Amino acid sequence: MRIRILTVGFLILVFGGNLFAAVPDKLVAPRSPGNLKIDGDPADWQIKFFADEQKLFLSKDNGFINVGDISNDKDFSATTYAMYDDKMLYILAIVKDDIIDKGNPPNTNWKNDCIELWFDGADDVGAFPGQPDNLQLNVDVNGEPWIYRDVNLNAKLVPKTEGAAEKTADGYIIEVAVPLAEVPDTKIVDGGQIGFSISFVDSDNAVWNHLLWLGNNEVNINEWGKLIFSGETLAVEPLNKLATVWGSLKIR
Ligand SMILES: [Ca+2]
Ligand SMILES: [Ca+2]
Ligand SMILES: [Ca+2]
Ligand SMILES: [Ca+2]
Repeated sequence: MRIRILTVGFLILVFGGNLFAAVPDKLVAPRSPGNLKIDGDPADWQIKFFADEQKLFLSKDNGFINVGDISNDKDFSATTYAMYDDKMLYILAIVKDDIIDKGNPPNTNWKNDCIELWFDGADDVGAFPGQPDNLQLNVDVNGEPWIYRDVNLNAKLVPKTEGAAEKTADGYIIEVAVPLAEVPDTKIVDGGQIGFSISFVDSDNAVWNHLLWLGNNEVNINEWGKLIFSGETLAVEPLNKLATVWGSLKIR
């Protein structure tokens, strides 16, 4: 009997870890095949080619709600993708949201539905706020990017950041390009990494709900994860290859 109990305990230990697995604390960004347009249209992302480790699905079930509540995945859930090239980090969020709040201006875009991106560019943690490479960027459902760096919010410090958004039948899409070369002490290196985190605001009729990828306090830099710059370029759309082959055949 004792052996059986021990066996069951062991199985719970082994498989329970999988059943209640924590969300991964790393997101892998493939190198962009190029020609990304920041327009809220995700077609240029070719998202079907992203591997599991290259996308982050967040919902009430695997994230942490530290303000308000989320009823179900139609109320709020999101899949986030990242890519990069020599200068820019690109982020795409495809979001389900039942009620869109977008009436606040850019300098208070945190009151709108938005994605919050947290950068530790030197990957050395440090104080947040405090170190110049540690910053928060919000991009809202109007496509407005706004950078916050310190307790005196509303400082727009990386002006070349581009944002765009489009409404969809069941939510919205946000597309962002961040010039990481302009974030102090931040280098994009194939196979390198930065400290990184993501949180989302789901504002529904001005009721503010907040979902975190990692940890339970979004400003606690010790709870952030990593963004890995994969040395591999995302697989190219086969149709493009066919078009190239067809083009070269026609030239002959
Ligand atoms: Ca696009
Ligand atoms: Ca909602
Ligand atoms: Ca830092
Ligand atoms: Ca909302």
